[in-house]
Amino acid sequence: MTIQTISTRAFDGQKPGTSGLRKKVTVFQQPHYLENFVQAVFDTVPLAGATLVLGGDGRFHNRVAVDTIVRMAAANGVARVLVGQGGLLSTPAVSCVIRKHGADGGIILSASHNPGGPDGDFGIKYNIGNGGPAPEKITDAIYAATQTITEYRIVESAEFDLDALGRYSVGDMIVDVIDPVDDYAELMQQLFDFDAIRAWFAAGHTLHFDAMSAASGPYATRLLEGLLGAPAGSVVNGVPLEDFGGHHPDPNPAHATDLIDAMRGNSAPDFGAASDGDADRNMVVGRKHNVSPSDSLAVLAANATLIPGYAKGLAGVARSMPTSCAVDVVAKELGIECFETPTGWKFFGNLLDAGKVTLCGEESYGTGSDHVREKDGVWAVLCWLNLVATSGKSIDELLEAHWAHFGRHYYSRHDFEAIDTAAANALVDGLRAKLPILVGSELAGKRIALADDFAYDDPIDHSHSAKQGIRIVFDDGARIVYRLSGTGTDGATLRVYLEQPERERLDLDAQEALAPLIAASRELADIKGLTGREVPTVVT
Ligand code: G16
Repeated sequence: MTIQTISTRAFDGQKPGTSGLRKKVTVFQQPHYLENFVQAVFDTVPLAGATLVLGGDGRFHNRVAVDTIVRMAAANGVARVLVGQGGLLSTPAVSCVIRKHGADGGIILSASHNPGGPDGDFGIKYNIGNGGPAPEKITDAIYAATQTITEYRIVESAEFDLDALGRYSVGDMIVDVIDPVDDYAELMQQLFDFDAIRAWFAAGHTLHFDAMSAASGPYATRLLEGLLGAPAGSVVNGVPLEDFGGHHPDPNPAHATDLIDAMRGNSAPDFGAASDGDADRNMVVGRKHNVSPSDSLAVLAANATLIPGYAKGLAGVARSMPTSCAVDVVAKELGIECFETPTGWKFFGNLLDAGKVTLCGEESYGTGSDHVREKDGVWAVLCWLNLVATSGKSIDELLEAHWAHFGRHYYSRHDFEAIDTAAANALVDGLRAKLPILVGSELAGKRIALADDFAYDDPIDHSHSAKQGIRIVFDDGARIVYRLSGTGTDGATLRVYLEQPERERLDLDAQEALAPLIAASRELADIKGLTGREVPTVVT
């Protein structure tokens, strides 16, 4: 094995965003671009002699990247790499495999819900030994290393068959090509009442799971159709494709319209669900309602003890700041703590490790628990299936019963995508400048009780994260939140999050219930004046 040392020069812009480094495939295809970032990981995290997990969502460029990273791992003294067969591992499966095998870390190749293919997006992120995304102090150090890099190490070739399970040697390094589903499926069987769900399917109930031609397909097929006995064909678009069939693999009302149509027809199945590119997001859909992610977290928290893995009750819950406060109401009734973190799953890691929270979730169609350190799409679907199967209630009935008891938090996110970056920054700066005079004033017919730029002090490692989103909170609990996305690859994306709690009128259309807040949010930030946009590109 000959280790080559290749000279290179730093690239601008290799700073990881909300979830790793995401760029166009064409950016990653530039000579040395991927290699620089990977070497920066090896230069930052001591991985000589370590065990590393490697896999991705199967999108275009995945296999090329796997080959490069295996060769660089061998050249940097890694002892063993566990790689998913075909280069495939869902994001939650990477987390599961890291934890189960005691690996030191993992590299995930994914741009999540972003479109794939030669003109689509690619991404890479490093996860630490707890199975979760590296915290900011590590991603900052990786970025710093990308800015001073002058060379990287790689071996000339790695002779192993990515498509055949087994153990291979690449120089002194072991490469284990593992089944991508086995460890994950085993973990799911420890958490859920498989007998009850099997009986529910055996009684003739039906499910429509849209894997969106992405990573969840093999997991959903094995678990739902295989182990749980859902009728063959319940999982649609179950074969991962390099370009996700040309679709946007994002399970939300804007991009999972086929699923929603299937759930609204006369012969609709009993249960609808979808998962995203790397299988960490989920959407659950009833015959009448799409379950909003914020409501999903709240319903799961309120009913967790019906699920065997959570029968002992919850230590606490956590949500990202823009996520609705529906779960806060549940936490209050349960007498458990509810933490509010910045956007980004990495912020839940310390709370989960410290045993302070059991469930956590985000408005961006992410829900998870302490079973791994990533959000988990298939797990969330199994949670809901377990609740439906053991309660005898449908998705809609569970949701409506929840609202009747706890009240409803009408919620929506309006995205203004691919806007000019300078205009987006000016908009946020303008809002920041207004903050001091907003408290006490009236907007949308209500009094503003709090207006700030959210900052987070991690209660475990005491790290401080500032400028995490502009919050306007009204005295009736309604909120408008503004943030710039950290996952887009095209200009800037302004996200406007809208929330209106309601105790009495529980059956309104969310956009109608939020109409006064929507109008106020546009006016306060002068969205049209500064970005030229009158309407959002995506409404979830
Ligand atoms: C990632 C993060 C999530 C975050 C989401 C949206 O999800 O893991 O924590 O909520 O991006 O982030 P932003 O609003 O900055 O675009 P994923 O599924 O894309 O990995």
